Order: sequence, then C-alpha cells, then structure tokens
Amino acid sequence: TQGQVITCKAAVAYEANKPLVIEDVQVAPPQAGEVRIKILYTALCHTDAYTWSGKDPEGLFPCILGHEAAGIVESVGEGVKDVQPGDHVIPCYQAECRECKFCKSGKTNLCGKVRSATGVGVMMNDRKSRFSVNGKPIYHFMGTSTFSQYTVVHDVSVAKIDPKAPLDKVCLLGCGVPTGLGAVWNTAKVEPGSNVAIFGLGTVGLAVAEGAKTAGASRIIGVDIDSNKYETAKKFGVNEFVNPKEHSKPIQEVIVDLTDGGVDYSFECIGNVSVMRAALECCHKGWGTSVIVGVAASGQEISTRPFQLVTGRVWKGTAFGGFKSRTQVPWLVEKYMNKEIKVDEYITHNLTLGEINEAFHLLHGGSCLRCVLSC
Ligand code: NAD
Ligand code: AHE
Ligand code: ZN
Repeated sequence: TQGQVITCKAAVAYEANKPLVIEDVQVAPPQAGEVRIKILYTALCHTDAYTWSGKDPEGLFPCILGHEAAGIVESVGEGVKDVQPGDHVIPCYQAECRECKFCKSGKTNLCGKVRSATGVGVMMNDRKSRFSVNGKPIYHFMGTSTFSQYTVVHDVSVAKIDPKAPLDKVCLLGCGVPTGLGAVWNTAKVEPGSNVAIFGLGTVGLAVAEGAKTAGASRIIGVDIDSNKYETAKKFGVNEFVNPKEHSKPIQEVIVDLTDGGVDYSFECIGNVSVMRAALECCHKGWGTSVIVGVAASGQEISTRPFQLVTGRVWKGTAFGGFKSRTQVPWLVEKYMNKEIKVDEYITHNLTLGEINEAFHLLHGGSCLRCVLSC
C-alpha cells in the first residue's frame, strides 16, 4: 500500500448535527514530513461532539472528526525519522516539533509548527487535505481525524509507544486522561495537603481527581449537577460531593463556606462560562488558583470582578494538561503499564466505527465516560 491511495471506511461529518456517514474514503499517501496511520481504536471525547454541534469557530464541514486514538504506522513520507512502518503510535492533536519558539520556550506544551494548518483542516505542505470521497476533499480535524481506518498526520504529531501496550486501552492517552492528570500536575502543580474542587465529573474531571489524589490533596470536592456521578467519582479520589441544584446559594458561596474561605485549587471540566466564574470565585483569597479545562462555545466569554484577581486569585487554562505530547505520551503509557495510572476504568462502552452515531448518543447520556470504537 506504500505510496498508493488507500480506500477505507471513515465516518464523515457532512454537516453540523447531521448523523455521521460511514463512507469509502480515499486516503492519499503521506507527503514529506507526514505519517499514514492505520487506526485500530478510537474513543470519542466531548470536544468531537462540540465541533460536530457547529459551535466550534474552527469547525469545518465536511470533515473527519476524532482525536483520541491509537494505531500502527502504515507508511511514512520523505524525511520522517522518528517513526517507521509497524510502529505503534498515538496521534497527538497537540504537536511537539522541539524546534519552534513555543517548544524551545520551556514555558508551554503548545507547538507552533503545524497549528496554522490543523486549525483549518489541511496539511502544512500544500495546504490541502489527504482525504477525499469521489474526488471531493474532506477536511482534517485537529490534525488527527481518527474516525477513519487510515489517517494522515504530521510527523510532529505522532507519539511512538511501547508495542506491548494494549491499543484498545491506551487510545485514551490521546486526550482526556492526560488532560485531567496534567491540569493538576503541570498546570496547577497541586501540593500535598491542598483542598481541591472539581466542576464536572466526566472523564476529564475524574482524571483531575486521580491527579489530585496522587498529588496528595486532602479534600477533593466533586461538583456535578448529576448526583449519580459521586459513586464512580469516589473510585478516582473524590471524597466530598456537592450538587449545585440542591443549594439555593450560589455554588461558590457553598464551597467557600465548606472550606473556611475557599479551595486552594479548582478545575472547570465542563465548558460552561458561568461555572468557570464560580470555579474562580470559590478559590481562597490570596492564593487560590483556578484552571479552565472545559472548552466553551464560540461567542462565550468569561467574567468576574477584577477584585477577585487583585486579591490574589489566579485564573489559568490548560491544553492537553500541559504535557509535551511526543515526549510524554510514551511516558504516560509506561505509567499505565506499571499500574501507576488508571485507564481501563474510564472505558464504559465498546462499539465499532460503524456504530459511531450510537456512540455519540451514548456520550450524551449520563452513564458514559469513554466509548472505545474498534475500527
Ligand atoms: P463530560 O460531558 O463527560 O463531563 C462533563 C460533566 O459536567 C458531566 O458529568 C456533567 O453532568 C457535568 N455538568 C454539566 N453541567 C454542569 C454544571 N452546570 N455544573 C456542574 N456540573 C455540570 O465531558 P468530558 O469529556 O469530561 O470533557 C469535559 C470538558 O473538557 C469538555 O468541555 C471538553 O471539550 C473539554 N476538554 C478540554 C481539553 C483541553 O485540552 N483543555 C481536553 C479534553 C476535553
Ligand atoms: N477550535 C476550538 C479549540 C478548542 C480547544 O481549546 N481545544 C483544546 C483541546 S480539546 C481536546 O478535547 C486545545 O488543545 N486547544 C489548544 C489549541 O491550540 O487548539 C475553539 O473553540 O476555537
Ligand atoms: Zn478531547
């Protein structure tokens, strides 16, 4: 297949909110600096649902969504040095080139090398897509497009992992789990004994809880409008629970009262701008830090009284938990293999790529954390 167009099945999003269509898609060979990957397993993340909903300002249609996956390199383009056919890999929507201003700064995991292309659904080389259906181009998504049996990604967006790692599990290390763990370990840098509040107990919020527990946090307060979430959340380290619907006071006041002035760290893992405000305002005066993890829709803005910041609260955000993708995803895989981090526990459903619309339906129900599709 090397050097040839591959025809395979992919789930194409033709329009916002219209069911995805399983199509025979043509996948062009990788050009210089590109890698073609046979995707074996992909999970769904709420960011896929967000872009599909039409609320993402970077959302383009028709496209192939998907960014939490694992597979095997099928072929590589000219000049690709770090991976070869047969390597087991995780595609990384957050690239790491190790050469750009961002990568060299030592201050961020964001990478500037291919972002201008991945934000508009094309590849860097020729600003074109490698996907087509009957000659009509289909846009890439987040530089990964994993809802396909084969995808083409930039070489700076591929993490080579231990071939012994089970791909049907470690695909989750492509997004949600690292995002939550890294929000705690890299972005907030939670210290032992800290009090933490987590808004939203989906996969990302539960991974924040796991990160907080391993960081030695004392009180880990889960906040969710679905009280059924507490039972599962306990297994990930949440040791107190608040349902905002059961209180007449604003939730920030409830948490401030519970914690003698506020928490040391809070995390918004929903994507709701009024909850982001509450998450900031439930932080302790003088030092409390709030991390925005949730992705909010186009047009949404955050607000608070500047006095909140003047009096020492800190507002931050995180992308992929601040992890340097190519360097640290293989390390996270090793941590999983050594049973130091959970992964299996976030998988509540397993379906096939052909059942992807049902998988999205499940994702919107309360009992689904991650649904893994076999491709
Ligand atoms: P999810 O939908 O599984 O979890 C959200 C949780 O929030 C649910 O349990 C829901 O009941 C709860 N919730 C909803 N509204 C609430 C409210 N008003 N108050 C309290 N709880 C509320 O989603 P997920 O997959 O865990 O993703 C969470 C968010 O993180 C999404 O916005 C996603 O796009 C974003 N995300 C960001 C990054 C990043 O790099 N920054 C990475 C992955 C996901
Ligand atoms: N196109 C979206 C951007 C959404 C966003 O912030 N994405 C996160 C990852 S979410 C993974 O589930 C991210 O990494 N952002 C950094 C980046 O460079 O995109 C919008 O709303 O505009
Ligand atoms: Zn995601």
